[in-house]
Amino acid sequence: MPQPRQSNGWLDQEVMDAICAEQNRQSDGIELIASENYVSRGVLRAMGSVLTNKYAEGYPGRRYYGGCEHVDVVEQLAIDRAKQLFGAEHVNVQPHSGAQANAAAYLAVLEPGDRVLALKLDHGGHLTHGFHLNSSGHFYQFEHYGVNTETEVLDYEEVMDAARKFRPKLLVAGASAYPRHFDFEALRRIADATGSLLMMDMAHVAGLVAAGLHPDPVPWCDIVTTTTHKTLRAARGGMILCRKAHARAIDRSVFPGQQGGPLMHMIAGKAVGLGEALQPEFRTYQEQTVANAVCLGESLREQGLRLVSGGTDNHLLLVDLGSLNRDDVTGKSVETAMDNAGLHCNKNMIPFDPRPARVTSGIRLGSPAATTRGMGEPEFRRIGAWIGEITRDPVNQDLQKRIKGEVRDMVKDFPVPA
Ligand code: DSN
Repeated sequence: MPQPRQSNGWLDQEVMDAICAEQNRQSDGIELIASENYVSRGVLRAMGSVLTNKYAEGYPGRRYYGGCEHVDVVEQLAIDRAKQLFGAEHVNVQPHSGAQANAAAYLAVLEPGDRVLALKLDHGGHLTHGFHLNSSGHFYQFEHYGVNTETEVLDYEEVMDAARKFRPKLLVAGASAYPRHFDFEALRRIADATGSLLMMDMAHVAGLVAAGLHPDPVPWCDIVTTTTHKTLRAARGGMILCRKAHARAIDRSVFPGQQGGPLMHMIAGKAVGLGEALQPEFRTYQEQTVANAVCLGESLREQGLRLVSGGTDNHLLLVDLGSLNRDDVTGKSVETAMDNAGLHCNKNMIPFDPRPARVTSGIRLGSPAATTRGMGEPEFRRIGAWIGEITRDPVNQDLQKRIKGEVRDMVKDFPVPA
């Protein structure tokens, strides 16, 4: 296991101490937050490079500053690798985050007040898909579709009905907490029937898409946005893929529409991560990520826990704790108990959740980070058994302490890349 780096004079002592503590936290526990991952040493090195010193407003070959010849190479590498990986006609790698990517996509194709149809936040959607406190909900008129009441999976006839009623200018797909595949052929049919543009926010599943393990949105969508740091495992940030017809509008919306100078060190980290995603090992990693999520789901079901939609097709699971009918077993209480046991996850609303967002009836679990450490089905089966014990007795601190010790023993064989 890598030892935490020691504070060493030339770094700010207080900051370095916190970084070391965080490095230990990331090593000692098991990361089950579905949106997190561990980047490679190459990605880390690029992010911590002198590229942070450079202003480079504009795009490769068209900058508003001198001295951009080397950052041009870096940004072009990131663009070319993303195009190759996803088969996209045009790519913009400058968005600082997924939220910025989505805001730029909206700015490119919408006018204030335009109608947009997206997945409900409490059915797995995202804040940037029209939440009233997000700029998307402020500037545009959003309506939302949900999952089917019985199956908890999207019913595309229901989405079609919602689109026919609302006539959106933009139909948005994608989610933060949806364990099933999206059907882009069906979504395109709906967009065409209602004269809408189609956008997919593939932030969660970008790595699976790159590996061919999730249906590919690129041939079907006008615009595809993503983060680069979740299953894709590159530097933290955002990216937009689009058809040539939208290239100019997208580029202008990112800069100068949304942002000023690009974060060239982060773009370098994206380039490195995208290069890694082009290697054959990346597909093996993604296959194991999905296999581990499926295995965790089976293990949780054996523990008597109900999964939203009955299971998973991707890297994440939503556990319905409300089905246990106990006031002391909520998303909040289980998240805290699991944290105490060294198992890190987040509470999450489940579809039709009677509890508020600060409490919730669900937890969201993901396999990407622990899979990067090399964990496989035996480890995920054991994680499921631990979660079963915790959900049966979430206030038992002795149990949490015992599991924390067992987690520490297990992770010794699975070093965090750093
Ligand atoms: N908050 C991220 C997630 O956890 O899914 C998305 O923004």
